[in-house]
Amino acid sequence: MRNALWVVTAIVFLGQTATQAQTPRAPEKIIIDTDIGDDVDDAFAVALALKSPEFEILGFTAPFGDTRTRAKMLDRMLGEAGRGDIPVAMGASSNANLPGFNQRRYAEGGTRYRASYPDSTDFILDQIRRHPGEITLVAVGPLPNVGALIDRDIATFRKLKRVAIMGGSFQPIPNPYGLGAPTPPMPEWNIKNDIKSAQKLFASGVPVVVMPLDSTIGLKLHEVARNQLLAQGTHLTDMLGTVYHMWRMGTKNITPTLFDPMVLAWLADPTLCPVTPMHVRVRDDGMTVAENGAPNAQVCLKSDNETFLRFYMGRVGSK
Ligand SMILES: [Ca+2]
Repeated sequence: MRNALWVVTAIVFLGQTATQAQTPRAPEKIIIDTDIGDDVDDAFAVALALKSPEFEILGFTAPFGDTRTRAKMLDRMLGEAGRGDIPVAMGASSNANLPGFNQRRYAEGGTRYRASYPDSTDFILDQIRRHPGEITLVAVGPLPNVGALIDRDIATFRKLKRVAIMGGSFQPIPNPYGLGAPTPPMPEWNIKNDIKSAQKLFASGVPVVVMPLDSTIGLKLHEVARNQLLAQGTHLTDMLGTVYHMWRMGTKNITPTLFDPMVLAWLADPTLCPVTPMHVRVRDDGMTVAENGAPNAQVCLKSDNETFLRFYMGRVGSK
């Protein structure tokens, strides 16, 4: 009898657990602002976003440099992945001839799936007005689009749920291969390419989530993982293989660092990069510093590459 009771209790318990496990979390509404086309990690971040059921992607926007070509690259990538329904918008070109757009042939080849690309500021403000308090703006490039939003309409900007960025550098960074001395903190690319906009973001009152160099520079897509990922033969992994080779030819690098995908990974599973509340200020030289004061940011200072790669491969490396 006791055994029978145990069995009944276990079935009820398991039934509840299964029901609870199946209760879906409402997808997070996100807009991804990406300087895709220079470093290759943006393409890997887009792929992760598309393979993550935690997100409802409202749109992609392109900041910094040759924004039209970045928008064309997003257009082709999304169309070929069967997501021609997701809007693509573009910010102002800041320097269309900026060197480093090594994935230009991908951006300019293939098929266009959208007739035009609306202005990023108009697009994002419109989305915030439709979904006040619900949208996470994911910014994984320099921040001129964020600065433009704040300049145009800070009251609407403050109705974002939060802004999650890859950017900044806080502590000495150990050599990822365990060789050589740690690298001192430095003005990081996304911050130093628009310092004023970064300062406006951290002073805006909107909660900011930060994945700085500290927790992202060690995210190496090493050869074993890279071969396994790029041999999957899906639309997305074929695209990643193509742009990886363009990046490799353009930069003479071999091993990508997956800085930007960690922002998406954290949003899907915050245990991948535990955050610390901090009051962050951006100095005029582009350094990000932690100061005394009420926290304005949640910052992840440490992550584990193998745990991250298992997560990434489980998403993008599957059919
Ligand atoms: Ca980027």
